[in-house]
Amino acid sequence: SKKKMDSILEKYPPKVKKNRSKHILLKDSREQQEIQANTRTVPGIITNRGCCFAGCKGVVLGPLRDVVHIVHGPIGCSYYTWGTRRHKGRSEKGEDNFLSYCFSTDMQESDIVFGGEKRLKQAVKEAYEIFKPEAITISSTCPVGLIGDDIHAVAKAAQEEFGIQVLAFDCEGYKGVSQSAGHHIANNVLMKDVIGTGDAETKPYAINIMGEYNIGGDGWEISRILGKIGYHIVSVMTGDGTYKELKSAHKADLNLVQCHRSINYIAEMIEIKYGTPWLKVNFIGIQGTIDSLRNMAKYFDDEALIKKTEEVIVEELEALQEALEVYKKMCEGKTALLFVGGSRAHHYQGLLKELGIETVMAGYEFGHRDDYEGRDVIPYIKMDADSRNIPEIHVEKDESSYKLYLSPEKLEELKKEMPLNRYDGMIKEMKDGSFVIDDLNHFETEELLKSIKPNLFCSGIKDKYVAQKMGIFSKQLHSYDYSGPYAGFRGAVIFAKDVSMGMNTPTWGFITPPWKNEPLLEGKVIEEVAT
Ligand code: CFM
Ligand code: HCA
Repeated sequence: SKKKMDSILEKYPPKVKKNRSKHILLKDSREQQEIQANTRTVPGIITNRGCCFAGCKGVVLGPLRDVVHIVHGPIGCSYYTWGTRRHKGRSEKGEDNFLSYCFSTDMQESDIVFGGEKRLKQAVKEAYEIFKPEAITISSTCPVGLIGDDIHAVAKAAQEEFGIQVLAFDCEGYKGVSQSAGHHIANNVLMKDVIGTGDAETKPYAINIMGEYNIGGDGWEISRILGKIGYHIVSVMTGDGTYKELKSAHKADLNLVQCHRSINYIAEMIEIKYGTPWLKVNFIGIQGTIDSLRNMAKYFDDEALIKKTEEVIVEELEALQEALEVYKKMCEGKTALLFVGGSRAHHYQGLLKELGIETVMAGYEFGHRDDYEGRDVIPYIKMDADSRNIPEIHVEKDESSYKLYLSPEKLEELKKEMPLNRYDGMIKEMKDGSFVIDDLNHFETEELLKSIKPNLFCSGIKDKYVAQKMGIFSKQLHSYDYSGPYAGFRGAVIFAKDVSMGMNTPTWGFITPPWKNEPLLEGKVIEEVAT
């Protein structure tokens, strides 16, 4: 397999080869392996990455449904992302839900020349008057930073005028090297201005679900299970979440972190400021869900809760056993390549394994070294100019709201048994000999598909059809190809059904992948002809 990779890298110019080699490794548990991540993509390479605006507005803020999210910029940034991420939301009677809308200042050339603040001011006013939302967010796109519109001044004035919070985000697309910068910018503002401003009543077993965006309804399946056991969900960050609930997030007794990449900043800052620890969970896969539930119950250390947890596990497993056996037979022995944003390439490996599918390559678009190697490496991550550009905020212990649910001794004890305030990353759980590739690009994708010929390629819209035209079934792990939920117990069965059908459909037999054909043309370039 090392040879496979070398032959792909050989095709690059020497400088690109040197760069890309650092983003690729072949898992070998005998070594302490390091991967390069969260650095600039080589210009000219077709990457799958998105932009800072996508990470801020699209990912973290967008799912808050009682907020009007105004995009300050030309219409495309709004229009082409309208509804595509599938973060579902539904509201109780009378509650707001603005998720189906798309708000933009629709900047024109004249705004670029003369400034867009007036237009933004007008947009905020209209949004307030028509919708009366709980809050408004303003997210900047590239041109706003270039022309220097002061979105903070507009937000401040509007906040005073209308009496609701208007939050401004400097998340111009070009900031940072990927979506990841946008997560951080969104986390900072939500922590600084929203979390801690509410005072909702909490019930026993109060938790926040962090880094869960309800794609295809995943969050609903997770809440169904947690509700059945008896947890009180104070807030969700941010799938089907509300600004209203987010304000009281500091009152929970435990934070669950599903997607570490996008929300670890808030998780860490809440711990410092309010004392609430976070537990790394994974509700993708049956065993992952069971382990997460057991760890939660153990944290709260309550007989009744532990008993109820076990009862629910038994009940849920019984309900899915029969269907799962059918799909397992259709999946057994297959192989998969996974390439997704910053957490799913890890989270889905357990579920695939349960179905008998081996992950032979996995990678993140924009994960950091800690998402690959575990949080222990954080102190050793080199800061570069791009990361230094993203503001870090400093939080301190809030004496009036700080509380410890468990004694420090008990917490230390539990840390030995479960991932509390800890994430060990993806690489550790992978098999020796499998590939780990950061910021995989389209050239490498095609070459790997040709040489590995997996049965399943889990990725996104940008490369799905490249794989399928080669006769390889591709499942989008971002949008779930309009299916889902895939989380929790019921989701595992839906996923199993979707990939079983996808891999086993006779369709693939009607497609002749390019490597089975003789080349249509053969020849070589001998000399450049001067014209
Ligand atoms: Fe977290 Fe996400 Fe992901 Fe992500 Fe994303 Fe997404 Fe993703 Mo697409 S927050 S890192 S920035 S789990 S939008 S819901 S699917 S790339 S792996
Ligand atoms: C984003 C959103 C995205 C894109 C998905 C894809 C999503 O990165 O801006 O490329 O298929 O999940 O919708 O990650």
